[in-house]
Amino acid sequence: MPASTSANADRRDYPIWNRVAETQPRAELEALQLARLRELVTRVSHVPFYRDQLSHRDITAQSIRSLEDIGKLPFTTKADMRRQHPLGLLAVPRASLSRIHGSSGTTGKPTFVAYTAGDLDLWSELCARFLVAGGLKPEHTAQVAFGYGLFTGGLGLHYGLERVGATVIPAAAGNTRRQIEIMRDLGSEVLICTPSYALTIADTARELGMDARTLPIRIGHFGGEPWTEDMRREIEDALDIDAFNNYGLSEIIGPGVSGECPARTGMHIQEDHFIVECLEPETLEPLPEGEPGELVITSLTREAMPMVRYRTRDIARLYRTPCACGRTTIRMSRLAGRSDDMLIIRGVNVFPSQIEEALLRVEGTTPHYFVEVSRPATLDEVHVKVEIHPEIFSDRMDRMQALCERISREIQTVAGIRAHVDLVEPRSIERFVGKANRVLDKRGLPE
Ligand code: DLL
Repeated sequence: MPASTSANADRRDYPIWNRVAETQPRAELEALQLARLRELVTRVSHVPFYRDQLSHRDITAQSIRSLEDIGKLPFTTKADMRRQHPLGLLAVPRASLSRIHGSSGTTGKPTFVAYTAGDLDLWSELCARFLVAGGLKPEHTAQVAFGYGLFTGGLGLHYGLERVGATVIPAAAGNTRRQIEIMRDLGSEVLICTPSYALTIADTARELGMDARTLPIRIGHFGGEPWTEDMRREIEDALDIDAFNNYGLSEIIGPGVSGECPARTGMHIQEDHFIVECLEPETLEPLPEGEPGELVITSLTREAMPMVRYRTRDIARLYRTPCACGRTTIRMSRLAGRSDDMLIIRGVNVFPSQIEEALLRVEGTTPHYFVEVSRPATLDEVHVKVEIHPEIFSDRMDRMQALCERISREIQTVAGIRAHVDLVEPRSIERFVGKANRVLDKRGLPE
């Protein structure tokens, strides 16, 4: 891995938050996983969705004799979650919930994920582990520039930082000038946000005539969207920091599924709580180590909404070779793409079908559209070309402008993103034979 360009503390000195859990011998870890997997099968057999599938396959906890037997269990998909909307997958009584988050899906409705107090406690522990692995210390002041709300990034990281004992500034996403002001006034040493937002902060600081490297930030924990090694170098150079990658998804817990250690040769998976399989996305057969495949995650200890073999659609590689940091857990690579058409725009998950749904809500538009995503500077921009019906097409600029605004508002409502809308003449957008390709992603991210 490339050496950090920054002049920060020697990363080898970073401690391990939970030495017992993070460095336990593989045999012990796997025995723990097996015991937890069996318990999980028993627990989910009270959830009607899982009960039906397990009894159909004649599977009980006794059927699971080795970790390989996980292959006998059914998969869970986002579509299953939608069918169980809003909380059909609950494995505990509704009254014992402590919090509900949500994640965007292919329709305007979020899919909900529920947590008990025990789940929230676990979540903080898991975030604490990767934050400490990436240099967080109790004496640090950390600024969270993730959205707080249904999105798991803000609150998830917030409580992880508090667990370690850091001082947390819940700045939340947006208002970059204010972020910089807060950072300087309060001396934030740790920045928590998406990688693209880190670059925006650096750019804005430069626009304000500052040297971004003189900002107090020394460490960044970034995740929630794909990024590259080049982007890491750019961020590290621009802000003079060490930048660490962390991964997670709402359905499983949020951030905290995996994160980098000082060696930065992949993100350590928190295997005492998750089993991650890497499968060929079409055949769903296990792949040899190092081959890119779809990550399928089982959450072993989640109480409110445990997931059995959740198909993440995220494509990555798994590495089982020992890591220099002493942790014994397997690592996952950066994501190499997705096996569905989900886009992540400024950290928001967006499906092209959501744009289609927004268009259907506006009279006079057609379902013929084309989406172009670019990153002219550091932030994602979305342009949507929309065909309109001939009778609506008008010479009146004000009418056309009003229609654009209406469509843009609907896209914001359904997909949660701001898009520039261009109306185009009837039949000017390519018609597809077979699988339509309505998206051009020009951001140069891994595919
Ligand atoms: O993005 C959870 C999260 C928040 C992770 C903050 C890390 C930091 P969702 O909104 O459900 O949850 O989106 C999950 O985002 O399936 C990946 O496709 C993508 N993703 C998350 N982290 C990374 C990462 C949160 N480090 C989806 N690199 C996942 C690439 C990531 N993609």
